[in-house]
Amino acid sequence: MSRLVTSVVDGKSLDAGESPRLQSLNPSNLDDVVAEIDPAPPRVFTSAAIVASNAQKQWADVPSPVRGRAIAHIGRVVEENKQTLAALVTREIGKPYGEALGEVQEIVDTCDFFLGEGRRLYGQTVPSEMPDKQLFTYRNPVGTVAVITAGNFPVAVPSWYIVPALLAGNTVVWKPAEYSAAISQALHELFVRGGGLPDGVLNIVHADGPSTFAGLEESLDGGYIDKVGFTGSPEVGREIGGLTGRHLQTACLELGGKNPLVVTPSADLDLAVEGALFSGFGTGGQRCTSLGTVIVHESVHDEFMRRFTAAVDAAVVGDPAGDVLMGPLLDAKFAERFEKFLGWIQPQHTVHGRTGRITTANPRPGFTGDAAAGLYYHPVIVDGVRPGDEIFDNETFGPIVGVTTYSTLDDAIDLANAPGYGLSCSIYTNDAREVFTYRERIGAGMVSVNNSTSGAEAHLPFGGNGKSGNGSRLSGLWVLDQFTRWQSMNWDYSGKLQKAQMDVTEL
Ligand code: UN1
Repeated sequence: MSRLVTSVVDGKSLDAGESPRLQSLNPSNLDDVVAEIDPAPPRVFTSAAIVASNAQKQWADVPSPVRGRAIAHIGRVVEENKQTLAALVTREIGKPYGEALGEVQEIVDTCDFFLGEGRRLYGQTVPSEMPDKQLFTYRNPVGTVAVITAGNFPVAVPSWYIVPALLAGNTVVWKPAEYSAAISQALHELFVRGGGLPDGVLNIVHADGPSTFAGLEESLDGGYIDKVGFTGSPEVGREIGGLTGRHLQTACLELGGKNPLVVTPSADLDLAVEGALFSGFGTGGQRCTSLGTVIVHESVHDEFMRRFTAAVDAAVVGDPAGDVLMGPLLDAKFAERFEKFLGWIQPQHTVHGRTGRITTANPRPGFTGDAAAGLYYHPVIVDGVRPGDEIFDNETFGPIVGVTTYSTLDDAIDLANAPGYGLSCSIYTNDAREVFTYRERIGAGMVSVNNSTSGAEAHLPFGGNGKSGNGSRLSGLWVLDQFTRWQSMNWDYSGKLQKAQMDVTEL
């Protein structure tokens, strides 16, 4: 059964009546229409921004411990609905059910972290250089935040923005991905109901990319948006960064990754294979933290490949409702993009696995889906990739892992940094010196040691450098620097004009 999904602004569901309706399809069975979306024109985004902007002062006046309680309730309501939400994630984006449960857990963890922050949200007292004068700092909300999110983590990632933004006294206009519209709508309802949020505090706008961009521009022109949080591709991130910069506002950009995994001679190879399998092919390789390239020491390359290819051959692809390593790709748009990468495999590469879509004629042993009906692909390992190859240089966002070799750790680090992304990375080693050299010289914001590139915990700084983002960090306390602005106050009770830098007390 499909559900009609409309934007909700100021607590009212708006059917702008635009046609044609967009559709969100179940990628395991493209005949299953999960959502019919009423696509909002730019004016709906702008009116949502105006509504949010008008609601902000009142929301900021709610004491932050009370806002923290709202976050606590949201976490509880989401947890009560964990199975239903996870089942919808599995149906609408094809994420294996076990991973979908983990994803819902991530928003619960985020709420757990922030519910207490309402009672902290500390400022500071700062010593003055003059007597009878006090200095203070305060965290003020930024105002109205536009949150634009991808659909590969349709529950966890929006919560990384929305939960701390609301906690800090901001109001939000949320534009989720079209291909996860039903999940986003369900989540929005849980947020509003669970948190008892007043109308206008969290608005959801379903729109396509161009309408969102036009609405965002209009809202920035009007001064209704003070901050943008965006998770998505580097191309769109650049556009959003440019647009916000021209309006003297800032964006928190979480973009792609081409995440390397280095396997050194001292590595536990079975552990490294397990990590490569999970982060390379789990979620169909469609996490921003997914493994891009294994950089393996030449002395262990052959043995690593023997074990890695065996593990991939034994992996089950299929119906995401079952116990599988990966289900279908998220959406037709991503399948099309992924096929381009398959076309970029070169004669000098050695390919393990069947390249291309799984059809009824060629299912793998253990395949459990309906190949004819869904966007199922074979997992592929491409050995022998080098800088300059499309597959080495770019995020593929699909089930393809490149492999290359190195001889010294310096080479490995240069190869790891070469694509110019810098989100996540990992190293498998038992040599402490290698760990610290790698950590110091790698461009990534997140480093795993003897662990895969995926699966960051919800209270550590999350974010990247280079093509992976503009250095902003989500999660934990660090994200508060995105959604608050420091204000300083000085209070002179000396009864005279004391001049900073000029009237400093001498010893
Ligand atoms: C993403 O793909 O945008 O670290 C986020 C991880 C997950 C989040 C991925 N916790 O893999």
